[in-house]
Amino acid sequence: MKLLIFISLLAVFCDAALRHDRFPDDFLFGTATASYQIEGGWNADDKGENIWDRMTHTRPEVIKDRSNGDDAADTYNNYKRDVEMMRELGLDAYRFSLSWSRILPNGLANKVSEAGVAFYNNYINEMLAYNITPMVTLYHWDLPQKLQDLGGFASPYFPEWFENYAKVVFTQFGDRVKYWITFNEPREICYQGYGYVEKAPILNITDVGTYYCAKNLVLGHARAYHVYNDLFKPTQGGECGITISVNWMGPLTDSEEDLYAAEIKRQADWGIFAEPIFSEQGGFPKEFSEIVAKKSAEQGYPSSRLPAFTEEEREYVRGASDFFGVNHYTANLISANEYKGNWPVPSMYADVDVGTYVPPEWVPAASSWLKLAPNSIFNALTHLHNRYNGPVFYITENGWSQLLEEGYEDDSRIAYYRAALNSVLDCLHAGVDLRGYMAWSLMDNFEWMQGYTERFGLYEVDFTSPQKTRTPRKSAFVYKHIISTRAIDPDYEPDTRTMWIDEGH
Ligand code: GBH
Repeated sequence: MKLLIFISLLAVFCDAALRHDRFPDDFLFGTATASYQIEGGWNADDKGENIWDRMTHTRPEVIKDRSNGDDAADTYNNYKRDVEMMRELGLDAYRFSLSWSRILPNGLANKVSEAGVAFYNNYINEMLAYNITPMVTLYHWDLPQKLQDLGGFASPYFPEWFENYAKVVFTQFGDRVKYWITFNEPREICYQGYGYVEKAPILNITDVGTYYCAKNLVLGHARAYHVYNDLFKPTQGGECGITISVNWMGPLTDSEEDLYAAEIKRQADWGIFAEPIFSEQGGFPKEFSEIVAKKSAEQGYPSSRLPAFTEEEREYVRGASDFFGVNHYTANLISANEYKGNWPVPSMYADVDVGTYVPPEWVPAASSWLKLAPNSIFNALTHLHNRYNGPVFYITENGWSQLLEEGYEDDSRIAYYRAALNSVLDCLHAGVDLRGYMAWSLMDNFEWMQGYTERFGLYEVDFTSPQKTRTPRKSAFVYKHIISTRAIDPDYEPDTRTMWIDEGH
């Protein structure tokens, strides 16, 4: 009898343990894209000019193949085909972004474009007709040029502009959209755009660009969150969060010095955005703030180059998010003394002053920065889970690039997705409250400074064809199989090159 009870208890426990070899039924599987990277229609109807229009038109040499997003995948005219692909994949959700200057041609909220709103209404309604949940990013890097001319994210008016834009968006689409992301990747907006030359508006203001932008971005996020919370959530009932790029930054060795170096690197890379919103005490990360304050004083600045929050601002921002969106791609190993780069002084990199190392055995993608780093999703998410007291997470991007010539048999992408999704299962098993996963990307798109030379799509896009023809790669079939079975079969080999739509989807 005792033995029987023991055996049945064992069965219950094993079942509990095994449960996470499958993804829960309500886990949201999706794909992600961004407006400038796919839409085209850069001057369709009354759309206003944005910073990517301006930069690619006036400085074409900064884009590797001198291309731009004028037409991109022409989703502006092909949105029905996009939704058909979502149905082919059997997606639960689709993450995409809104073009601010398509909705507000003047940047400011005095005039709402009917054509712009109609386009997004059509896109959203088409998804909903097939039970696909829209997850909408308000800002994925395409600021109205006029607001840039006024200082962009460095302007103290920025939080107000963003709040007004957010209000328009919630009013227009909030009856149907229940997942809102304010910003995509603050670090890339602020560091790459203001502190360096990797994203529009390529300001390269290395000393304070990143930091002024960071403070205003965080305040803008909080204003949009509070507006949603106070005026829309009570009737619309959705969630509002932010997406931060969190690649894993672990220590190169387990020396005290390297452990500390990795902590400072994490504080600078994502902590200046995550800490004010998700930490108990709020404000910018403590050690990194102290470093910048000290260096600023030594460099003769009258106050820290990283502006502090007032007590009131700190309280306003603290806790202002319903979930933590994570874009995750890869990892770096951090060293206190070795592998340092040649960065300008003063700059964020000089403030951090650590080296980064990537082991040669990590398989490389087509993008120079992207390697398959083992367990990196697990390392990143369990770290955030512990540090920020177990928030709700969504992985809002994760994916792999290839060169176009590599064709449809994208086995390295398949290997990457399988490894990443196994790491997702490990997170679920460890108790991380991770509720969804968006693969980057549904289809090939304009890869920013790399133009069309690096391809992230589950579907290939033929950018030379008038229809911007979309064709599934092998990875699309594999992802479809994972979504429908809620499990990863390492041996699954699709036996057809033809996509189909499952009954009931
Ligand atoms: C995401 O950014 C974007 O949200 C998306 O729009 C984009 O298409 C996608 O990923 C693929 O790139 O090691 O200093 O050279 C990814 C974020 C990409 C962050 C490249 C840092 C260069 C870092 N990053 N990047 S570096």
